[in-house]
Amino acid sequence: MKRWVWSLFILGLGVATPMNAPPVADAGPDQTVDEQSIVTLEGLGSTDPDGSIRQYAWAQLSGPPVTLLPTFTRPTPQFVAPAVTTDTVLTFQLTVWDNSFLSSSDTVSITVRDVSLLGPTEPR
Ligand SMILES: [Ca+2]
Ligand SMILES: [Ca+2]
Repeated sequence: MKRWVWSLFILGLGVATPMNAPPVADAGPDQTVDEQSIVTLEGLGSTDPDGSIRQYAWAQLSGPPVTLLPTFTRPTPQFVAPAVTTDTVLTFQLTVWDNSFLSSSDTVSITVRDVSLLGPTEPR
């Protein structure tokens, strides 16, 4: 969906439910982790001032692609930090929807440290 169409959609919902305040997404603190370790994204700090969070969706914005487990729609998904040959930043965006379908987003940076593991999957 084009961004302006989405904006109109959100605006329409806002007019239809004028009393609803938007949720506040919180993608958790930035983290520094070792390569090939298990990382947990922390989305449970997200709040809605006058309702509840109905849906979470994580998306990766940059860095080597990882798979979020068990799914990207969990508030606290996990992934295995990729093997890297230099310190590498992965960024993720969390979007949350409240019980009246307003949304907001937040991003978090995960720095994966090169600890010089010479694993079989690491390119040399
Ligand atoms: Ca709300
Ligand atoms: Ca390494």
